[in-house]
Amino acid sequence: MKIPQTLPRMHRLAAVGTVAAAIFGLGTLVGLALPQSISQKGREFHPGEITVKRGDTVQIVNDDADLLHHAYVDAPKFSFDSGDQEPGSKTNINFSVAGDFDVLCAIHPKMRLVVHVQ
Ligand SMILES: [Cu+2]
Repeated sequence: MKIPQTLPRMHRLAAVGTVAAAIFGLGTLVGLALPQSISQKGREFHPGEITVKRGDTVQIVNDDADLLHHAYVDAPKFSFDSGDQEPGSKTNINFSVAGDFDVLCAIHPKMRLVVHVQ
């Protein structure tokens, strides 16, 4: 959006504010569509529990610099297997079924993420 340089200074500031508000509003809308992000760090999921809506995607990021992870879900009505997650890699899980699910790590048995899908 081009802001005319001929506008008085106060009007230009108002125009900048309007543009900033528009971008912020757009960012909020886009934010609703972005996957919720979970970090794997120090052999733990952060946060360790989240609630999402059915059909939502959860993105798991391996933030451990030198550890391999391997996220999986093994429930009667929903299963998922990421395979090896290299450091820095991102894994998306789309929860298409409502219920409570444990996301576990095949490499670190104590790692557990609880996902409530509404
Ligand atoms: Cu792990």
